[in-house]
Amino acid sequence: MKRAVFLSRTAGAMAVAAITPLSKRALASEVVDYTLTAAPLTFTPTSAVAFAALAYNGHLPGPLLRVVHGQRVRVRYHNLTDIGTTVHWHGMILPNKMDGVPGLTQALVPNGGSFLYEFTPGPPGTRWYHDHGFQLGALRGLFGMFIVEDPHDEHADREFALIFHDVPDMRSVAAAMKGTSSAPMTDPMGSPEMMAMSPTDKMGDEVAYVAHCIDGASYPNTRALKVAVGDRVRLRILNANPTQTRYVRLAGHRLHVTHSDGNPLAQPIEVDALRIGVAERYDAWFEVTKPGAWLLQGLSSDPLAYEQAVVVRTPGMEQTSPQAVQQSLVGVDYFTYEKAGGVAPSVNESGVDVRKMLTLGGGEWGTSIWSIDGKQWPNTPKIAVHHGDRVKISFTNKTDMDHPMHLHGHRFEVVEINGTALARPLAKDVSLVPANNGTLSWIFDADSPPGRWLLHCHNEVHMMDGMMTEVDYT
Ligand SMILES: [Cu+2]
Repeated sequence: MKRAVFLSRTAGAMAVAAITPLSKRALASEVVDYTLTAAPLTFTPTSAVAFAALAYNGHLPGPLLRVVHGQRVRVRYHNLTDIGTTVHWHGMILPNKMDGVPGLTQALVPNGGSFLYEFTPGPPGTRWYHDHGFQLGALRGLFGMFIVEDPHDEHADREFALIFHDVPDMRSVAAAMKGTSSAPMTDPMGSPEMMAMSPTDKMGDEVAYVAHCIDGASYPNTRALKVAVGDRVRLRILNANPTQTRYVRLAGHRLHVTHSDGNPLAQPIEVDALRIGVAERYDAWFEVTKPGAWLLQGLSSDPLAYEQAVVVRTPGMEQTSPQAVQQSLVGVDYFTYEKAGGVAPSVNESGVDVRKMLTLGGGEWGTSIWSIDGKQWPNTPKIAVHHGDRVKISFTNKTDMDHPMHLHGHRFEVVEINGTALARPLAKDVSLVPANNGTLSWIFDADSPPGRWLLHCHNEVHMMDGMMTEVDYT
């Protein structure tokens, strides 16, 4: 099976993933075979940056993997990096031994080693894959998108896979893990994180980024998304940044959001901008109603923010300078869980067997501690469940940062945020728990294959500094 993705490792002629229909042959096969080889790569998205990256198959991001729901996948993984790695299939419900967590579900794949991953990918939707070896492999470039096509999906005239990713300054990563980073917060003006920040906050936990990319390139070298008047266009967008939330906006258009983390929303909504936490995915559609050229942009107060953009244009608009938006959220109607979910009087807790409260803490200046109930992994409290239990997890966030909490091997519903019950819970696999005493609750059914399923903050720094636990089937 051929991958419908066009990538190049040289700066200049880069990548945008136009998703073309699968061939009859690809559709007919019961098993889809891929080979992923992880190896060092010097990644040069701009002339100012030569990053000692790790990449799958010589490309950053890795290849777009695709199956139709129901097909089985077999991935032969070879590790030629200088570190131990594994591959985690983010958002998939799969046998525990295929989940790719060293020490929990498999042994670390050493340099020179191999591993065969084989499972039937599901549920359908926009998923992804990344290193989970706890040696910063994902942060250095080991990630890619994995689409499990839903044959029942609405037809799109064009479809694009867009991975927003950034090149970290590795010295700032090391400092952030000690709580002594001098990197500033770079959220766009008007973001809730920016507005909640106290002027006396000494930070220490931010990572600095030296380049901002979409699908392996920085603007103006990103390859345009070619569309035609009348097209209904589907975007599948992943935020692969290891620490920062991304706000994404398309000039001149509202976005019709249909899926969060690959899962259909009970009711699609229209917004000016997406808010995409670390590891989250959104499927957003727009209609091309007139000729033009518009920028699809990541919004940030970083002076290099302009680099995270791609032109969307109709034929004949190659020489037109694209319409852009301001790098600010003031007055912008952006996606939130509350908007998508609507307000209910209370959370429907019928059938819940297991309740667990988890307090997120840490992040003091000069420390390497991010915690759950005051403890760091592996000493954090575990969540014991029996197969068939209905489980409610309620987070309280005592820190001044949002935490993108992720549960492996399950799809949960966000049922509550900051005391507001959601009328239409959002089906997700990662969700931002708001800062400064914010709360958020999940309900899920423990009906996945039994095993040990990691539950952690997807901010790479917080995860490495201990904000991690597990859901264990007993
Ligand atoms: Cu976190």
